[in-house]
Amino acid sequence: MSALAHSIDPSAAAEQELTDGFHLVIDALKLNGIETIYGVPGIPITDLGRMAQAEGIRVVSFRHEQNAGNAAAIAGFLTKKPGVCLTVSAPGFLNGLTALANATTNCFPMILISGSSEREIVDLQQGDYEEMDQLAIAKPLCKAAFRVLHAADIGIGVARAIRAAVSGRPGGVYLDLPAKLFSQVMDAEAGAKSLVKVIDPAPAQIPAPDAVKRALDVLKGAKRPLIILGKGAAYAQADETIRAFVETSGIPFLPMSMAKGLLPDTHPQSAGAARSTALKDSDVVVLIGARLNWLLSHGKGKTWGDAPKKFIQVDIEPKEMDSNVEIAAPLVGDIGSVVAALLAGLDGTWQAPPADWVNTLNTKRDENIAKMAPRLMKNSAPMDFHGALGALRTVIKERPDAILVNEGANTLDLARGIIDMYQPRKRLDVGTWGVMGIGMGFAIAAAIETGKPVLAVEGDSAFGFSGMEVETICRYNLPVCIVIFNNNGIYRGLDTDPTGRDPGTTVFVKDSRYDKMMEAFGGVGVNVTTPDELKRAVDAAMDSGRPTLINAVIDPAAGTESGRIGNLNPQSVVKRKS
Ligand code: ADP
Ligand code: TZD
Ligand code: MG
Repeated sequence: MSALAHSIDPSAAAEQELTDGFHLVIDALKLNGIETIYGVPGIPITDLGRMAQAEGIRVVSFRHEQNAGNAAAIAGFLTKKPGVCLTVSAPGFLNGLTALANATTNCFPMILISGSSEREIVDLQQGDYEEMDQLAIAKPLCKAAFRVLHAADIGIGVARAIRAAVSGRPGGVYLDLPAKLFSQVMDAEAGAKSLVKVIDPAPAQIPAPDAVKRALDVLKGAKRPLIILGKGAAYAQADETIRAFVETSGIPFLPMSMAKGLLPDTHPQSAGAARSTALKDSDVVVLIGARLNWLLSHGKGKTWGDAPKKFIQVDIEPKEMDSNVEIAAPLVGDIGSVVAALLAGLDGTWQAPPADWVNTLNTKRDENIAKMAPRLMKNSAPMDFHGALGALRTVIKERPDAILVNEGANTLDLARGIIDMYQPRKRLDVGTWGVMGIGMGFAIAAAIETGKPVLAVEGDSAFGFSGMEVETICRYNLPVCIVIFNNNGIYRGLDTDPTGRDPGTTVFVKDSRYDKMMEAFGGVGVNVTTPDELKRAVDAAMDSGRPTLINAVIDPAAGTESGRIGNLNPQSVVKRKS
């Protein structure tokens, strides 16, 4: 029925089926397979959340938008579909923006949908409720930003957001939906027709044959080759192809933090425990979904040694090539396609890497593992990081399908090295920025998206950035076990104020009992002082699936400044007498 009929015959209006902005947004998301929304309700999107829930979308309400945003971002990483975060205008939007920027930095596909105030008032700066030019603010912090003004454009707006988030290098997308849009009415049939199901949202990108040949030629000339797997490789979900390439080539591999488990850390070709030697002495390095950023010392300097080095880089983003050093063989394409092409190129002429290189790395690795072993068995009270992590290492060994979330400084750096991972996409952490505050958002989304038990290993400081979400974990009754490494502060718990007036800047209330926070919301709280107690408590939590928070008492003197990256702290050269 046309809109004209409406004006001609008033009784026909009752027959005309109508839809509105609310329903079109929900229908557009559902049409594109979005099953979950993470957010915080309020004007103007409260009803959008309610209606989405009524229509069968899972709507997970958080206590703070940053945590909802982090949940959406990691949902994107885990599923290759954009995670959706829904917020209110100005302050809610800004709270979500950190997560959107972090998702973009980490190449996680995410869409931040924020309600916004009336354009006419915002643009004249007349002081609307929560007035802010959100689109302009979001633009430099994400991959793409769109605003929808007409209900008839919702389908296109959502489609563009989805395609922008997942195609090419994945990232964060902002979608601005002004309050007025939601109650705009249109004919239901026309509305349904206006929706767009995104076809092939992240198309395969096949590498050029001569680029593949160039890379294979470089690789075949290698005497000390190394493969570095990054979180792009984990994201790509090309697990079998990657494994086949690594194993067929026989080349030692090194996983970046979130690529751990793509091949098990206990794999005979893993050079994880011989990292320094592998980086320094390799001559040809194949980067698969890993950037030569600060986490790899920009591909130069002491870390990489003096010997000339050739890089082969596999990445979907052409601009990544030569970002820090010359890339001898750029391979632009999606990891699944590129690695399959490389694998196909390892024909009869391929020779396994020289035995002396492989042996050197294996010897170094075994030495380092043996050196570490006794420290991981120490059953002292208070615990040090190694003793506590030794217990958690066994937990993950026994439960390899559990998801490990990890943040902190010492708690992060030492857990990364000590806890072996066995399956892809099971280790989720602070990523490219080293950002604190991802913990509870990641844990919640990991539990919801995968249905697997989650173990969140958190520094006491790190936990504080998202700690209020323990209520959310209890409310949704999620199988999340949080272990707080409580060393009374940031890095260590011993800082003092030289003037004697206040606490030192890095210390917290001594001997806090974070476990009581969980009890406040009906979850299980446990205080542990030895690795044995810690192991028992985690096992009980994982067996029961009940929300649990374990306060693990760690020696406040055990940590080091900034964990493993203390060298990044600027040093003052001035010593004041005062
Ligand atoms: P890490 O921190 O683990 O080293 P980075 O986040 O630095 O990993 O790098 C991930 C890289 O993976 C990014 O450069 C990104 O463009 C790339 N990437 C992500 N998904 C794909 C994909 N499907 N195919 C190819 N490259 C990808
Ligand atoms: N704020 C944000 C958003 N991200 C950060 N990385 C920091 C501040 C600085 N920072 C670190 O880099 S680690 C860390 C902070 C505050 C906390 C370290 O303390 P912790 O871990 O208790 O979490 P350990 O085990 O005591 O070292
Ligand atoms: Mg701490």
